[in-house]
Amino acid sequence: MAVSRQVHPLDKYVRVDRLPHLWCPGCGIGIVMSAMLRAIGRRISEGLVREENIVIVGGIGCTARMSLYLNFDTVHAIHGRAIPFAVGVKLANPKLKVIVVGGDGDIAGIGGNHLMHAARRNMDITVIMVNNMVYAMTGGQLAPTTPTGLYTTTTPRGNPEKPINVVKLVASLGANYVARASVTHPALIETYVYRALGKEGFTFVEVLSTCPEMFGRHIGIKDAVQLFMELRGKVKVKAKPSLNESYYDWESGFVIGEYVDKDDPGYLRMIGLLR
Ligand SMILES: Cc1ncc(C[n+]2csc(CCOP(=O)(O)OP(=O)(O)O)c2C)c(N)n1
Ligand code: SF4
Repeated sequence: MAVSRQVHPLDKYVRVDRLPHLWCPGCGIGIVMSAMLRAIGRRISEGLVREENIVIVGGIGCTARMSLYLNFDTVHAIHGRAIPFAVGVKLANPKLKVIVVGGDGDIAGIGGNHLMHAARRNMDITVIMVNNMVYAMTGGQLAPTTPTGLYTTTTPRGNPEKPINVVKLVASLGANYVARASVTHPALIETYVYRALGKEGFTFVEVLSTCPEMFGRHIGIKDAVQLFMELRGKVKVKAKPSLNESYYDWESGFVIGEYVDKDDPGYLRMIGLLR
């Protein structure tokens, strides 16, 4: 007798024929994807955006791989170049709702320059940066987001550098919405992405995530649940944190919340393209 597959409410937004996905057991990226899809689904049912007008752009990396699994028009672009692809899509057809998903290396490392200028222009796209604090897909190398002192494949004596504070960087450049979430609090990921999608201008959600294979192992945490609980213990939720609270390290932890929420005119409005 044939075994029937259970249908999940979010299946309509997923290319189920592309499953199984490539993510390791215990990876946080799936939590981000489902929370993001719930937020998109709410915006579609409210009539803010039509399903056929959503475009997802990913670069390269475990996170960016999401663009292959989502049942919208998607672009699987080049590592670090998701934002310029997204900007091109938005300028070519301003009625599209353009969402970038990428890892911290993709968005803030190799793609950091594009991130800065999209934020500075208050470009009308939403960027969701999944921060697992390493370059995961290529083996767990040091990323600009890796907390000081932590061990990675390329810092066997511990990371001597300070991590980039992407929240403060993007905020300083004038982005309309800047939030930090964590896979340990999925409902807040949904809330922040939902709010980001409802605003014009540049909107940015960082999501702290767990990579048990390429991050956890190197800092001596071998178990995915243990890594999740470790991060859970380091996350503090604040409704309206100040930007100075956005600095993080592995010892003092991470403040999540909505750091910036304002309504400056977005780039499209500034150039008269808003329809
Ligand atoms: C231009 C270019 N440089 C380097 C690579 C190799 N590369 C592929 S994925 C990746 C790192 C991915 O890390 P991140 O963006 O943080 O995403 P994650 O895998 O952690 O989700 C790198 C360096 C590439 N594909 N293209
Ligand atoms: S390497 Fe890390 S980020 Fe990539 S799929 Fe595995 S657990 Fe997830």
